Amino acid sequence: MASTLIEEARVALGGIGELFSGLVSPTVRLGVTGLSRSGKTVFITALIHNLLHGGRLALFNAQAEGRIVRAYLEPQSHDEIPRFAYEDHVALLTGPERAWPEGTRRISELRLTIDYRARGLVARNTHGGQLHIDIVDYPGEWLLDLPLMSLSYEEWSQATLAQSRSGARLKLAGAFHDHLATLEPEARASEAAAQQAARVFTEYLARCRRDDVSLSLPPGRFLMPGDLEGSPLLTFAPLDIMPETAAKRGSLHAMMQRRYDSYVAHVVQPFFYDHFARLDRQIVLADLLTALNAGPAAVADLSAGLSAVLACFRQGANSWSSVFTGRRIDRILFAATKADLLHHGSHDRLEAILRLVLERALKRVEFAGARLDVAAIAAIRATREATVRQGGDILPCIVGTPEAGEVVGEEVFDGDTEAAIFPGDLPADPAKALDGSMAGSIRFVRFRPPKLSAGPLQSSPAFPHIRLDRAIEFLIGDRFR
Ligand SMILES: Nc1nc2c(ncn2[C@@H]2O[C@H](COP(=O)(O)OP(=O)(O)OP(=O)(O)O)[C@@H](O)[C@H]2O)c(=O)[nH]1
Ligand SMILES: [Mg+2]
Repeated sequence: MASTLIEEARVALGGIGELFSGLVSPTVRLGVTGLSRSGKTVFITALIHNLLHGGRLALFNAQAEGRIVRAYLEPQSHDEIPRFAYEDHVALLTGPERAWPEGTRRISELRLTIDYRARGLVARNTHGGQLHIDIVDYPGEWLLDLPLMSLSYEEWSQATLAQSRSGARLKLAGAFHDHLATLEPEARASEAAAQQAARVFTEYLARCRRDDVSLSLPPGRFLMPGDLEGSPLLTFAPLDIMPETAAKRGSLHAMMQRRYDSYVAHVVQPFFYDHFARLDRQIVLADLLTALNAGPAAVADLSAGLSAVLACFRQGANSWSSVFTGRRIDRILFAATKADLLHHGSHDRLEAILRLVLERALKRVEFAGARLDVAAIAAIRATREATVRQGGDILPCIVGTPEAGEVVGEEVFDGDTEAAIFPGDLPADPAKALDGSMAGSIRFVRFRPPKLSAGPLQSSPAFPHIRLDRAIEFLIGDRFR
């Protein structure tokens, strides 16, 4: 596709510009990747907050060695993209509301700059280094669009219809299927028909999304239009056609196909080439606990979603991004988020389950030359641990403030009362987590963000976390030599 080449040229030019700015101060473009609700916005906020406030990051060597001189926010490198609302998120998390940030509706960007002393020069205090870290936040919904880059309209139609005819989506697709049956792909194109089809299809997508479980489907902008609200780019829908069907000129099929192609060319490709093709390091966040809580179908869905997305990042000798920019992702951390919903005794098991999910999801994806790691993390730790004696048993519990409306047994929480909750144990054999045999053995509630308190060595408090420091060390630690 011609537009693909233009996009790639854009990446190349961006790369050259960055090369020059790289002479001034090195930059790391950190990709925070994850499906919707996986914890991207919270992770970015916590990462910045801990670096700005000198949080306890024992495993981040440069900080532990006292070599971080100063961390501060700077104007980002792209003027056309809104700034990440860091201060608003912190205000919400730490203010009287003590609430999590809302789901992200548009793209935003932020640059964090860290001044540091090179290793071995601490005493003399002469040589100073500087590192820029550029981070982009976006609605996770949009990530599911990336696989569309390699699907034709007909292939996408068929895949979307197949998904709507099986599993949990089937019962949400009634009205969509009824309307689909009335559409004649060969009929003359009409704007009214296209609009109505798009409306009915979008309602189906919304029903899939409203369910707690991740049943989300592309196109991501149909529900999260960002600045495309009301744009004709969003008026298409799948039709019941075979992949090899040629579109008749002037038909509804031809119209839908053209709009789908425009969506891919004007929305999906720029999103990918502007924000993903130039990453240096990547953390992939997965909310495995919510999926485990919902059952094996949700875990399979998560795995399929990750697999399709990661295939778009495939690294290797023939990767476009490496050919054009000389850059490629050389470290990827896969993180199971919200590990604070489990007692630490289960963290190894959570990591083992993530490894198994990835083993399956990554089967067809090769990340040549990239270092991979897996960790169970909590960007913001909302709970403490405690042991509770119940009868003859000692239960490893977590203590926090459940969100208003959360239910455990008979108790409905009011959002102010603290509680010790036994979330259950993850199985020692990770395969058991995926085959449905642990149904009902774990249950999670959502907790409010923690109250902050400063540690003995800090002037102002940073968010407590689980292994955020290990994540930082793996992702950028080597850049502070
Ligand atoms: N307990 C706990 N909950 C978390 C943590 N991180 C995220 N959450 C919960 O997960 C929800 C989603 O987190 P976000 O960071 O908004 O997720 P996101 O990936 O940015 O989601 P989208 O913007 O919709 O793509 C939050 O509202 C919290 O309820 C964590 O470290 N601990
Ligand atoms: Mg977000």
